[in-house]
Amino acid sequence: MSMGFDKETFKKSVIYNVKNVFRKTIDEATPEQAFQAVAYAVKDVIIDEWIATHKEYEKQDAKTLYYLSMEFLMGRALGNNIINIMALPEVKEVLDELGFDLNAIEDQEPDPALGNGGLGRLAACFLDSLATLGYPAYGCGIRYRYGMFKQKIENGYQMEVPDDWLKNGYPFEVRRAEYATEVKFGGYVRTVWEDGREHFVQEGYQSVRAVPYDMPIVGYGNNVVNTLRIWDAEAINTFSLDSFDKGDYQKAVEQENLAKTIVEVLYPNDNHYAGKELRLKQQYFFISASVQRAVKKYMEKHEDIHKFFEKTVFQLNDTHPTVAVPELMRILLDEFNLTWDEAWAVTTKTCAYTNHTIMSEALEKWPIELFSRLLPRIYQIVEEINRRFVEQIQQMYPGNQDKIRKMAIIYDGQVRMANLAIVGGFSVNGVARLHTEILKKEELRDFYEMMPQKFNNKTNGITQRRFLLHGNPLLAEWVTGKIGSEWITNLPHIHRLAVYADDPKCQQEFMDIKYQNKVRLAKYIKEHNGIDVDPRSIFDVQVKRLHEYKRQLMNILHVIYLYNQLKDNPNLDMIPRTFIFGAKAAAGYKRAKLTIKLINSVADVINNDKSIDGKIKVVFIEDYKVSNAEIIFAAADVSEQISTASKEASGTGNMKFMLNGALTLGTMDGANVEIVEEVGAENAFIFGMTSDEVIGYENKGGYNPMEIFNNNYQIRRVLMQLINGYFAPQDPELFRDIYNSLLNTQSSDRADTYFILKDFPSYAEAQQRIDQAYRNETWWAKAAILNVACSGKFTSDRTIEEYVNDIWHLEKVKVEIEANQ
Ligand code: F55
Repeated sequence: MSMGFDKETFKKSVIYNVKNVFRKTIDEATPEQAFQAVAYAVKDVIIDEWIATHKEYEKQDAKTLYYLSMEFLMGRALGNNIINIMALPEVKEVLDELGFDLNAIEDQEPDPALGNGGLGRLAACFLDSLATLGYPAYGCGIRYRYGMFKQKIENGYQMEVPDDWLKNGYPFEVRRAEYATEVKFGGYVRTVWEDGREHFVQEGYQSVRAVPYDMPIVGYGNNVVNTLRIWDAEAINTFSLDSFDKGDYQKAVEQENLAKTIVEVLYPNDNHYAGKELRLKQQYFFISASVQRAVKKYMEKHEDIHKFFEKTVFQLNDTHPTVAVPELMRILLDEFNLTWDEAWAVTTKTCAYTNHTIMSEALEKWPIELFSRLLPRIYQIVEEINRRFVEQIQQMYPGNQDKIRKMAIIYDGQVRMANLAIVGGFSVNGVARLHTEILKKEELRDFYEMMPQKFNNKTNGITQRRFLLHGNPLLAEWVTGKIGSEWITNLPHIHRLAVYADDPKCQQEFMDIKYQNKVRLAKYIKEHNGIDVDPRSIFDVQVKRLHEYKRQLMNILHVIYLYNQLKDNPNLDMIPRTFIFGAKAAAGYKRAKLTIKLINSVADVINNDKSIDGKIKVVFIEDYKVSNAEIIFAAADVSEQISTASKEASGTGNMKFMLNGALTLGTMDGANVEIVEEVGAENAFIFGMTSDEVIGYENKGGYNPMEIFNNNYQIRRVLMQLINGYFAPQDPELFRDIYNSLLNTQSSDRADTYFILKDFPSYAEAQQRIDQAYRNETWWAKAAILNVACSGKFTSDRTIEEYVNDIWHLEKVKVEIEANQ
C-alpha cells in the first residue's frame, strides 16, 4: 500500500468532496458526481508526493527532460492513478462501503484524447515509464479545448462529434497562472545598432498569453509524481501593446480571436501533413511557452546559460516541435546576447529528434511566405542556420548541387522541418530497428552519410501498468500468482511464465481467462453495437487509425473472400471467426471513410445472412479510444498487423496484443520484426512481401495488379462485388473509388499503391494457417502463453532506459515520503 494512503481519511475525503462541491450527501450523488469526488480525493493523496518530487529535483539540481509533443493520448487517469499509488484494494473497499462500483465510476471519466494515435499514445506511455523509473521529466503540450473527435457510426458512415472533454471540468489538472508567459506572432523585425552590434526587435506583433495547466504523472509505487504541462491560450489585452498600437481596438479583438482559435482543436490527421497556418501557430505557441519556461527555470538556479544543455534536454516528438531549435536560438541570441556560435553550440547539444514515419505525405514543409509572415524573427534565424549548413555541405561535397537539393533546410520556397530537426540537434532516432535502417539507407541517407554519429534506434515500447495490470486484471492476477509481481516494474521477468506454457492446467487457466475477457468484450459489443458475438469464436482484431498503408481494406476483402467460400460451400469446415475492426479516419480522408462504410456494409450483409450459421461475424467498434482499447486487447486471439512492409515505422498496438496473449498475423514490418524475433516465427503468422521487395517494386514504378485480377478468379470475384451492388444494392457505384484504387493508376498514385492484391494470396494462406492452428487448443494456448512470456522487450521502461543511456543522460531520483503526512 502507498505510504501516504489512509483508508479512513480517503473515505472522509470522498464524502466531504461530494458535500462541498455538489452540496449533496453521498447517497444522493450521481455516478458522475461520485467520479469527481473520488478523483479529487485521489488527487489529494497524490499532491503531497507531487510537491515532494519537485522539491527533490530542485535539491538535487537534476538534469531535466522536456518531452515536447503536440500530442499526449493519455486515456483515463483515475484507475491508473489508483493503481500507481498502490491503493487499489483499499479504494475498492471504500467505494464498496459507500455503495459504489469502481468500474462504473471509472467509466464516468472522459478519455483525455489529446492525440491521434501511436505517436500520441507513445508519449503517454513514456511519461508513465519516466515517472516509474524516477527520472526528472516534463511532458509539454497543448491543452486542446477539443481533443480527438468522438466517432459515431450512422448508416455505416463515420460522423465526427466534438470531444468536449472539459465540459464538467477535469479534476486532475491544476492551473498554474504564475507561470504564464507571452508568445508573439507576426509583425516585423527592426534592427537596431547598440553596444557595437546588431539587435533584433520584433514590432507590430500580435500576442497571446500562454497559461500552463499541470497534470500529475504518477510513478508506480515510488512516490514520484512528474508533470504533464499543457498550455492554454488566453487573450492579452491589458499589457504588451506597444505605444504604436495603444488603444487599437481592432487589434485587441484580433488578439482575443487568436487566443480562442489557437488551442481550439487537435488536428485529426495522422501520418498526413495538411499545411494549415493555424497548425504552425499551435506549434510555435506551445514551443515558445515551453522553451521560455525551461530557460527561466534554469536561470533560477544557474548563472551560466552556456551550460544550459548540462541540465536540460529537449526531445522533439516528430518534427511538429522543431521550431524549438530556432526559438532556443532566438532566446540565446536576442535575450542573452550570445554569439551565433555560442548559441548554436548550446542549442545543438540540447535538442534531439525522433522520426516516426517514412511516408512522404507526412513530411512537414512550410511555405516561406507563411512561415516568415507568422514568425519573422524565427525565419531570419532559420535562414542563417540554412546558410551556414549549405556552406558546410559545399565544403564537404564541393560542386555537388544534388546534396544541397536534398539536404538544404530552405529549398523550393519551403522550410523543411525534418532537415531543420536533424541539423539542429545531436540525435536522430527511428522507432524500430527496421525503420531506423530504412531511414539510414533510404529516406535520410545523405544525412546519415554526412553525420552518422547522430543516428540511433529506439524501438518503441508500451506500459504494462496500463495495458496489462489495469486493462486485463484477470490475466495480471494470474501472472502474479505464477511468478510474483516483479513484472510490473521489470517486464522481462515475465519470461518466467515460459515454463508454464506446456503445462495443461496452466493452459486451461489461461484459456479460461481469455474466454472471460472475450465475454466482457462481447458484452461491450452487444451494448454498443447491438450485435451478438460468440465468445467461443476466434476474435480476430484490427484496431488502429484507418490508413491505406495499414491495409484494413485487405482485411475486409479477405472477409468477403471467406464469405464467398462459405456461400459456395455451406458445410465448409472452419472455426467460427469474429472479425473486429476499430478505427478513426481523418475527417478529410475520403477513401479511409469509404473503407469504414465498406466494412459496415459487409458486416450488414454477413451478420444478417442466416445461411452461414454465424460462422463469420463482422463488428466495427464505434469510437476506438484508449479506454475501450484496454478491453479489446485483453480479448483478442489474433492481432492483425498487416501494413505494407516498410510503411509502419513501428506500431505499438502489436505489442499490446502480444502482452495480452494474442498471436500476431503480420508482415515483416516495423516492430513486428522484433516481436517475431522474441517469440519465434513458429508462434506467429507471418506473410507477405519483405520491405526490400516492396522498395524494389517502388523503385521500378510499381507492379501490375491487372495480372493478378485476370489470373485469380477468387480475387476478381471479390473486386467485382465492390462494383456490382453486392454490398450496396441502392448505390452500386458506391465503392467504385476503392475498386479503382486497386486496379487503375490514379492521378498521382500507382495502381494498388499498397500492394494489397500482391500480398493477398499470402495473407489468405496465413489466415488458413490460423484456422488450422486454432483447432489444436493445446498448441494455441502454448503459443499464446509464450507470446505473453516473450513480451518483456516491449515495455516502454526499456525504451526509456535506452533513451536515458544514449541520449538524455538523466539521473534517477528517489523520493521518500513519511507515512500519513
Ligand atoms: C500525427 C500528425 C502528423 Cl502531422 C503526422 C503524424 C501523426 C501521427 O499520429 N503519427 C503517428 O502516430 N505515427 C506512428 O507513431 C508510432 C509511435 O512511434 C509508430 O508506432 C507508428 O508506426 C507510426 O505510424
